[in-house]
Amino acid sequence: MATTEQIYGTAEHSYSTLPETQVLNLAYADLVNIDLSKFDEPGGKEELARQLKDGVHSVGFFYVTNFGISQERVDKQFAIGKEFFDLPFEEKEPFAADHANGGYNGYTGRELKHFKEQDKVTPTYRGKNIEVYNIPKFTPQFDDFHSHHPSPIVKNWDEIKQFGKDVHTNVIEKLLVLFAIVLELKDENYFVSRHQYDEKSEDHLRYMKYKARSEEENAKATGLYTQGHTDLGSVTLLFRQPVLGLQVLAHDGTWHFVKPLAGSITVNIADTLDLLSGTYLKSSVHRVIAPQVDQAKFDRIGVLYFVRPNNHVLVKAVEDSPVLASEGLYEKVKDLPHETKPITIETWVKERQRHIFSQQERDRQESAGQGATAQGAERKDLEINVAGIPTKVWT
Ligand SMILES: O=C(O)CCC(=O)C(=O)O
Ligand SMILES: [Fe+2]
Repeated sequence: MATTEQIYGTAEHSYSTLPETQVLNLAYADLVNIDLSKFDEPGGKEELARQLKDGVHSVGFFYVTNFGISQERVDKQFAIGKEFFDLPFEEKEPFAADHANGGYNGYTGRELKHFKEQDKVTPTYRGKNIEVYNIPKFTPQFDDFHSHHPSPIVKNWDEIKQFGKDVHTNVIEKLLVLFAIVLELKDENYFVSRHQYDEKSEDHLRYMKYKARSEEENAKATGLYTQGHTDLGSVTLLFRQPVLGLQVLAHDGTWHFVKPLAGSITVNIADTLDLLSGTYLKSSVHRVIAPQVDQAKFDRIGVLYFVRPNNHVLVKAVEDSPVLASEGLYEKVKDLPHETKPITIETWVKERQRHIFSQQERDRQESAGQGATAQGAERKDLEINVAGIPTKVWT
């Protein structure tokens, strides 16, 4: 049997054509597919917004196709990610994210010294097979950060930069217009003007690798690659290999797989858009579990784009949405502390990021204490206060 090494990136199996799982009877989420080639047709965006409305209100996940970036360019991004992760640890270590100060741009991997030190105190298997490289926007505010990157990034700089910018222009801006139409806002650029590319925001492009684990290692990690969580930005774009693992939490409390759909981007609504839409646009809980038996040997590489509003934007529900009014959402959110005394996105992101790190530490302790039989599915959500904003976290 071919090894993972041989399978990746060959003519036969490019990053997007790994064989899909043949395991039957898995529960899949039923998600709408937004064909962005229709966006500029007469009445096109209104039609797309109609298609999108239920999905963004109930599930918070959907697909986007025909988004104006070729599969070849997407595959190239997977190849860049793989080339970086294949570097020896010593060549990745100098680019470590500044975790101690809440930083997340740069490299994250469990071989880093501070994680290894933590591991001596609270050993855990969860998250240990994950490596990440985050790249902020290609704007002058991040010039300092961009002065140092590992060789696969430097070598492909123009391509990566163009990819990031095209994702913003071809996909994100269009989706932001659709969300405004869904909420029946007078200004269909309401969200676009709060996500200006040239203004400072904490968007990032992420290469992510989940290394294949043995059955025994998976059992120690309670079958989880990433525990249930919501993302903290506006939306997250996932370019995915067909290695099944992503699940979304349904209303009945069960987990449904999000199928990797060929030629698509999987999009999920995140916390900030949930807040800006007075909770109409739903940030849903999702997680990643270990692949099925016939895909267990594949490493899983992802290319992700995390979208966040500009730092100066206030975390406050959009005014004058007939949809929010008819759903009674203004009534529901009006007395919340952030509605009466709004904070900026910058403050919210910092605070939320701080909570994520401290929650990860709690999770480490919990998973260390629970041992091999604990079930990820038994975890439950909890409302915490982040900078005055009631926030659901999944513990
Ligand atoms: O890898 C995936 O499919 C999802 C990853 C994810 O949810 C995240 O990084 O926030
Ligand atoms: Fe996520």
